[in-house]
Parts: sequence; structure tokens; C-alpha cells
Amino acid sequence: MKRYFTSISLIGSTSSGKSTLGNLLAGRRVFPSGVQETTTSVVDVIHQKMLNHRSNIFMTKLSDKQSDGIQTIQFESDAEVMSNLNMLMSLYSASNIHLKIKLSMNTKPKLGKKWLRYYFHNVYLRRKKLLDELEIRDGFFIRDFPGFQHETDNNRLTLLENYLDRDGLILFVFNAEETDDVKENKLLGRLFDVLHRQNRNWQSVIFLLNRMDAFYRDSDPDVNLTNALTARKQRIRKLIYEKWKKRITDSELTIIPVAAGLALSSELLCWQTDFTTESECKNLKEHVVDYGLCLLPDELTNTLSRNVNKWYSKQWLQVYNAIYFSSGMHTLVEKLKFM
Ligand SMILES: Nc1nc2c(ncn2[C@@H]2O[C@H](COP(=O)(O)OP(=O)(O)OP(=O)(O)O)[C@@H](O)[C@H]2O)c(=O)[nH]1
Ligand SMILES: [Mg+2]
Repeated sequence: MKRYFTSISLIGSTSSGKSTLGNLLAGRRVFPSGVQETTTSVVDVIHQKMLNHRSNIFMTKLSDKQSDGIQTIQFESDAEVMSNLNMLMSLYSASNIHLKIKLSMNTKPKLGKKWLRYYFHNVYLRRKKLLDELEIRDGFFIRDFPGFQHETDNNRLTLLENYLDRDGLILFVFNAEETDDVKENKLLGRLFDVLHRQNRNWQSVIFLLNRMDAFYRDSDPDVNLTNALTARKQRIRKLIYEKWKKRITDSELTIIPVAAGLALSSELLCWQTDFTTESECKNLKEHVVDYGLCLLPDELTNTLSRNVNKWYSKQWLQVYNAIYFSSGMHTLVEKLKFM
């Protein structure tokens, strides 16, 4: 039977790429992301069909449990939302505020005819499929949790108890470059505690190993995808046994390798950026290839200027496809189909 979820929650340690993944799923760049600890409040992006791509965005700020302190601000662009979220998180005692943004997810980008074909076949279509699988309706939200940074960070763990949506799907985001398994285990253990208390089992969690592009970069033979997956699977299985007394086999447990940063940049390349000259595009393409398809959103923004729609080549689209399909996002879509 098909299951419907009211939300997707993003949980994981600091810098594992939760916010990047959130942006990718929402199809908007609103969740602040960055190299250092970035998300310090619980941030919801709430789907409202009627608010189209360019329309105003409403942001609601609540002080913890007190809903009469609501403040609504309107914004004209995603960039404005993002910078204001950053500002609010640094201004207030961040873990005590809950930020909510209403916007329409999954909106169509503005593209010329040629690009349309590609966007339908790739990122847009897949994201749409994913959100369709979840039966996205008005009110559906993506909830971005602050990352877990220190083992002793009990406030962050408490957030899980207060904010984990009972009817939501959970994406637990491992960082391929993270070596501190004590921290990961503690967070995962607490998540399982909360699920157990909510009378749910571990199957509402989808495990992702983000930043898998690290494995392309690293020449150390001990640092490889198979080892990273095996180690994490063992830890998950042990925790599931402790919590639910259930032994599960490797085949029952999937960790999907993804590269959210790559997928997001490929998407931005397709529909949010402009080039002025062909040589700039050529530079960009070389940049992507040189860096092993490792162009991240921020770097991308700095690299580019205007007018991407004018430039069109098969070669470029191959690069684009390579980024997208190496990102693992299509596997996530497939997995959701069987839930
Ligand atoms: N190499 C690589 N970097 C990525 C990938 N996904 C995200 N990043 C980068 O990792 C950094 C952290 O990403 P965020 O999305 O802010 O991570 P987060 O988990 O939300 O972090 P906190 O909010 O601080 O807990 C950013 O610089 C991203 O651009 C990826 O797939 N590969
Ligand atoms: Mg974040």
C-alpha cells in the first residue's frame, strides 16, 4: 500500500549536507548552507501551490512553543530569504526559534525551449516524481534540523524529541567525509529512541551517504565507498537490534550514496545561471571536468556571470547528465517508489 507523508525531515551531523539536500528537494535555494556550522534553528519550507516561482515568500518566526509571537516578513527572492534566515539565526538564540517559509516547491524554472527538454528529462522530472510519490499537498514541508556537532550537544538532541514529525519521512544524512563515528552513533541512537517512543520503527528512515564525490577525489585505498557503507550498515544494524530487538540483514538495509552538492549545482547550471560569452561557458565546463565534477553551488555562483540560455552544446549536457546521475538522486526516487 502506498504511504503518504506529511513532511521530510533532514537529520545528520554538521556539514553532512542536509540543507543542500533540502534545497535540491524543494527546487529552491532557500535553506542556508555553508562550510561551517550553518543551520542553528529548525527551519521548515512549507509547500503552498499558489505561490509561484517569483512570488513573495512569507517567513514566520516563532519563539519556541509560543505561537502568538509570529512575525511575517515578505520577500521577493530566494536569495533574500536565505540571507534573512542567516541573519535571524545569528540574531536570536537560534535553537529557540522555529523558522518557517511558505513557498511553492517544485516550480518550473524559466527556460528557453531547448533547455526545457533537458530539464524535463532530468532533474526537474525526477524531483517532481519524488514529490509526487510523497503526494505533496499544500502544507507538506521539508524540515531542516541543525546539525549535530558535539557529542555533548544535548540541546540539539532535544530538538529531535520536540520537532520530529510523527507522520514524516526522515532522511538521515551521513557524511562520507566524516570519521567521527561516536558522534554519528549518538545522533542515530537518539533518533531511534524518539522513533521507538513514537511507536514507529526504523523504516521511516532513509539513509543517505552524502558527499560521495569524496571517493572520487581520495586516492587512499582504505577510503572507499564499499568500506564506508559496510561500516555504517553494521552500526545501524547494531542500533536497530538494541532498540527493537530485531535482526536485520544487509539486504534489508540500504544506504543510498548521494552527492547533493553536485546535483544542486547541475540543476543550477541548467536553470538559474546566465553566461555572457561562450568562452565563459567553456571555462566552466573545463572547471567541472578538472575538479572531478565537484563544482559546488557557492563556487558555481562565483564562477559564473550571465546568459546560460544562449549557449547550448551536446558536450555540456553530457557533463550535466554525468553530474546528475553520479549524484544518486535518481536512486532516492526509485527507493521511495517501493515504500
Ligand atoms: N563535496 C561535496 N560537498 C557538498 C555536497 N553536498 C553539500 N556539500 C557542501 O558541504 C557544505 C555543508 O553543506 P550544508 O548543506 O550546509 O550542510 P548541513 O548538513 O546543512 O550543515 P549544518 O547546517 O551546519 O548542520 C557546503 O559547503 C556544501 O556546499 C556534496 O555532495 N559534495
Ligand atoms: Mg544546514
